[in-house]
Amino acid sequence: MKVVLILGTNLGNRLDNLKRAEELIEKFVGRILRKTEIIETAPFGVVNQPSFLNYGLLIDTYHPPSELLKLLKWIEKRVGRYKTFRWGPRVVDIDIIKYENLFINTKSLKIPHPGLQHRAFFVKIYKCLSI
Ligand code: PH2
Ligand code: MG
Ligand code: MG
Repeated sequence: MKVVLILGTNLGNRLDNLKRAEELIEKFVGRILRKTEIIETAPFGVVNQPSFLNYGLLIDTYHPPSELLKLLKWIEKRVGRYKTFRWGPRVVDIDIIKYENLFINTKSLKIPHPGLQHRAFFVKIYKCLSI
């Protein structure tokens, strides 16, 4: 199944965080088919925090959406993510942007990611990977 992920980080060694997350995605989630460049982006939501590095991956996975979500949360933790607050700073964030042509709208998971409607750089990254 083809899935678009967007990763973000604004705490610690940001490049290292993305690299570790990508390694774990490759090992446990699925093959990486395509990557975008990594871009520096101004924080949205809570503007008074360090700027982010963001980039996108197109992957091929056999994990269904809810299982994929669990796996990605586990990877975020392994890379060192700890709880802050909504839209606050984070060691790593791995969001599911698109999952084949599925629409999901539950409390814990919304696909396509609602941020696609509001965040210019999400759209920019997503377009580079469009499935
Ligand atoms: N993620 C957030 C909050 N704000 N800002 C940028 N630039 N990039 C993000 O990935 C981001 C954010 C919460 O997920
Ligand atoms: Mg996010
Ligand atoms: Mg997230």
